[in-house]
Amino acid sequence: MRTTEEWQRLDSAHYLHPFTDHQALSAKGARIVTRAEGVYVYTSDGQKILDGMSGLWCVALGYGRQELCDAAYKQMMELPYYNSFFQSSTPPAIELARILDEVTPPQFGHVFFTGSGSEANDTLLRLVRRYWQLAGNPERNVIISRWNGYHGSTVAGASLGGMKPMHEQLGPDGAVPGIVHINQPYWFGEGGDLSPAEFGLKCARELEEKILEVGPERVAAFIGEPVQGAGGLVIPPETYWPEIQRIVDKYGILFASDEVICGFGRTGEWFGCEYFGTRPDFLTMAKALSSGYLPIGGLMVGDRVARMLIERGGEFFHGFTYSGHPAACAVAVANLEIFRRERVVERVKNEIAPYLASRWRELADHPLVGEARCLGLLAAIELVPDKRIRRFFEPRGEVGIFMRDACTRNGLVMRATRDTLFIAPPLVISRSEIDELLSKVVRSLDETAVHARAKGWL
Ligand code: PXG
Repeated sequence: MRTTEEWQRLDSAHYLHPFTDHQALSAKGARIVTRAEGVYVYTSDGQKILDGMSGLWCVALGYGRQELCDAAYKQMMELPYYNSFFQSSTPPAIELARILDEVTPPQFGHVFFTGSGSEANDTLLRLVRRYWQLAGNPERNVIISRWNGYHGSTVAGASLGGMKPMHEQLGPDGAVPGIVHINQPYWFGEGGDLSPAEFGLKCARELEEKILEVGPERVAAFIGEPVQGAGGLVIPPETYWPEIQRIVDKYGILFASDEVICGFGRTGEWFGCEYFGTRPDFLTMAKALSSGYLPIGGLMVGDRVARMLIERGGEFFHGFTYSGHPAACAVAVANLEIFRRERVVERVKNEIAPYLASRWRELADHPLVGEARCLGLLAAIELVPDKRIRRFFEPRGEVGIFMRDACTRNGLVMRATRDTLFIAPPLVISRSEIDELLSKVVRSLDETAVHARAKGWL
């Protein structure tokens, strides 16, 4: 076995990481994660860390699940790979499609498999435009999305997403044309003097304003995450989604719920759209579909679009080598069987999310915390210099990074977006593990307050 230093040297010599400043990483050395069990990961130098982020929002059932590994092994021995092009299919892909029909809302009976969430959103973009061609309205090709939304990192994903730094790196002509953005429903950061309810309505009505600006006859679809994940765990006010649904219905545009993070129990319902009571035409999924054990994504296609594609579509010129990968599908089938057998979603809703909420609320009393919000097993705190006013630290973001690093030192993975700190732990986390998580958050907050005072930020 190599030493940590060897791993770090080789890592910075050869490995280009996603979303990483390589000079900074090289100066510091990567954290080398070597194994994991339950809700804990272990590093090459022996640190045990509570994984408050489920890997990257994906390891829903926790690490070390023998059944998932057995499913992969068994399937690889039997049929490690075959494609679903050219009129072929494989049992695991068919079985997974059948189970997804059962666990998704009633309008969904069909799925297109991909290797990731980004590919699923690529598929979405192509299918939305294909639908309107088939419907005889090819001029309907504009897709509306939100600033600071995240829909993946392929060109289509980055274009659909509203991450300005990603758009900048695509360059002026780099994004997929025909995608426009409206503001996000981020009340704490952008709500001004409005109440959350008023602000939710205002943001939702931006969709209608944008539709009228573009021209209703040109708008194809709207896409959004039920709760924005990577953008900083933006939980919309209660007024937001019902108003969006009203507008989508009024103009007859297609509606995609990007459930890559919110899907499979994260909110306490199977899908985030069910939590918020919306009726999308598409669900983008990935991550917890296989608990992250093997890469797989998918796009659930609602009856309105599926019927058009199947009955009038002819060939849809789209697909990936790994669409419906047998081993990935077999793991996803085993994953969803465990979800059902252990009643994972029900447990989140009735037991563990209410417990997390009761403990998370305590953080609101901390002097650094301007807001402590949570929904299901998603929870965030906003770090602020003066908790009486909704105003961020200057410079913004540094206190968040300090706090994130303090968490890691204290044995907790917590994610930071600017000065919003958040968690999305495995759905199987226990009460005592939540207690441990909270005590690590409080210790890290206290250390962050000391640091902020020393820096003169407080
Ligand atoms: N949609 C949403 C809502 C996502 O969160 C994707 C699409 C893309 O999925 P793939 O499998 O192509 O990565 C995601 C991915 C973060 C972070 O920093 C979040 C994601 C990926 C990487 C980092 O929180 N989400």
